[in-house]
Formats: sequence, C-alpha cells, structure tokens
Amino acid sequence: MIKEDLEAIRAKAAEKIAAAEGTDSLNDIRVALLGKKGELTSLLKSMKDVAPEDRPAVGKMVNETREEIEKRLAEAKKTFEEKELEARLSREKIDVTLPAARNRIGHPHPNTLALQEIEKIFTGMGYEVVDGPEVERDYYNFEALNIPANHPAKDEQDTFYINKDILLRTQTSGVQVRQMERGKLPIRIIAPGRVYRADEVDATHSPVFHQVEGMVIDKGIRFSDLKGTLEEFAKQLFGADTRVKFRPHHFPFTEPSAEMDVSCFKCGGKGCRFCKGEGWIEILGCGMMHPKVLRMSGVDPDEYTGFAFGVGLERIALLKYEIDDMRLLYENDTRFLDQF
Ligand code: 2U9
Repeated sequence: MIKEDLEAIRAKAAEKIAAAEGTDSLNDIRVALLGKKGELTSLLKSMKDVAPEDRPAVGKMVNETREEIEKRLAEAKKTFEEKELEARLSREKIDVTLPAARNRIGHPHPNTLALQEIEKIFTGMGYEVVDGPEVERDYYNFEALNIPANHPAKDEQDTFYINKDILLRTQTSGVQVRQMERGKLPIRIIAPGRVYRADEVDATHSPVFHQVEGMVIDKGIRFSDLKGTLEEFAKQLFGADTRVKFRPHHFPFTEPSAEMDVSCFKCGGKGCRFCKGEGWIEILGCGMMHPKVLRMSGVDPDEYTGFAFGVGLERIALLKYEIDDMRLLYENDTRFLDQF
C-alpha cells in the first residue's frame, strides 16, 4: 500500500520538478510534497497502520523517497540559479570600449571673472580687499556719507528698508566707514559686494547688483593720485592704449567729484556702435573724500586726505565680455554662461 503511494509521490515529484519554470515553482513543489501538510508528511502519519515489524523497512523507504526528492529539488535549483546568473551576466555586460561619460565641470561666472581681474589689479597696487554686512544701518549707508535725510536716494521708492533704521545696503560704503572708524591709517582698500536698489529689471538695471568701491586715505593724497591710480586701473583692465577722461560730477560724499570715461576699446575713440558714436565709455564715479565724511568717522581732514571711487561690477562684466543685456548674467542659462 504505502509502497505504491511512495512510488506515486516519487513519480509525481520527478514530473513536477522537470516541468518547473523557476526557483519559485520549485519551492511550491517542496511545500506540496515535503511541507508540514505535504503529501509525504501525511503518508508518514499513516505509519501507525503499518505492522510494527514492517515499520523499520517502511520508514527507510519514506526517508529514501524524501532524500531523493530533496536531491532532485536541489539539482533543479542549482540549474535554475546557473541559468539566471548566466542571463544576468549577459544582460549586464559592460562594453568597456564605449567612450566614458564626461564629467561637466563648472567655471567662474562673468561677474566673478570681472571681480577677480579688478581685485588682481588693486591688490597689485597694495590694496586690501574687505567686506561687510549687506543688511546695514541707515547711519553706515547714508548718514556717515553725508547723505542728508531728505536726499532722494533715501526714498522708499529707491531703497529696501527692513525698518526705519535698518536697510539693504545701496552701496558698499559702510565697509569703508567702519575701516575709518578703526582708526588705523593709512587706508588702501577695495570693498566689493552685493548691493540692493528698488529698481525695475531691464537691460541695464537689477534690484540686486554688485559694486566695487575703493578708498585711499593717507597724508598728502591729492587729486593727481586719484587720476593716476584710476588711469592705471583702466589701462590694466581695458588695455594699455586706453585713455581716460574725467568729467565734473556731484556726490555728497566726495568733493570735488568726477565721473571717469575710458576711450572706447573697440574703436580706439573714433566712435562706433559699441560706444554709440561717442568714442568714450563711462565706467566709474570718483572724488576726493569729503572733509565732513572723514571727520564723522574720526579722521582729521587737516592731517589726512583721500580719494574714493565706485564701479558697478556688472557694468564692467557687460563691457569686457560684450554682453548687451544684464539679465543674461542672472538667468543662469548654462548655454550662455559656458561662453566665458
Ligand atoms: C566713503 C566715502 C566715499 C565711493 C564712490 C562713487 C563715487 C560712484 C557709483 C558707481 C556705479 C555707484 O554702482 S554705481 O551706481 N559709485 O560713483 N562711489 S565715489 O565713495 C565713497 C565711499 C565710501 C566712506
């Protein structure tokens, strides 16, 4: 009886294992035949019906059948695993002759390139580069610069106020004011940094832009020092043939004040589309430190004199790299930025 049943289970196992499609179905076969509720296990339970003298022989047969089924299952599993590994290896084959994916590395923004150049020129002349807070007190941004309370620059239309006393700096001048307050003279510094003005965005304006201001204070500094320094700056920045021209201007913090033009580096001054036929391009504002500004920050104007200047960094970047719209500098389109 049991012998036939065992034979039937063995045959069924061989057939099912041969037809199995993968390791999962092998597992199902194992559970169906050898599991707790499996066919072989149930057969084992009927051992009590076997005559005691036959039990050792029948037990041996059951064990042999179990071992054989387990052996077949293990062999089939091994075959499946080998096939699966083979399939995976051919699927994941790497063609080492394909060109490698290149790493794209970035490079400095045109503003950064322009700033690096400006810093190199001034540090080469012995200037230090200093910075300070972008969120500034009204005193450091306006009052210490002799900009009176009713001045249009102070209007809410032009400046971003945090409150009555605190604002986003409209120029980096506060950096220089603090330097004077430290009282260590002489001073020879440039103060580059981000500044804010309530301007509408267009080709030449942005509410956030960058300036480089500079200041020299020492005994006996004269307007000729200002001219010589800024002429040298222009020649290094735009080429040795560059000529400069100073036009009178007005700033509350300098006296006298001027704007400096450079001869057009495109046409050499003859007049072209680039300089709008003028031959000259305005690049910065400058002047001798106003005695009142010196005194307010604790510098004695009878002992010390100085000059200051300010340039818009974007203006220099646009000119140097011949970019015709400031918005291109902020859009972060890498197709544009990759060119510099
Ligand atoms: C102190 C005293 C004086 C800095 C100066 C200018 C002239 C100037 C403009 C350039 C383009 C601003 O970004 S811009 O619109 N700046 O024309 N700036 S003199 O004078 C100072 C600075 C600090 C204590």
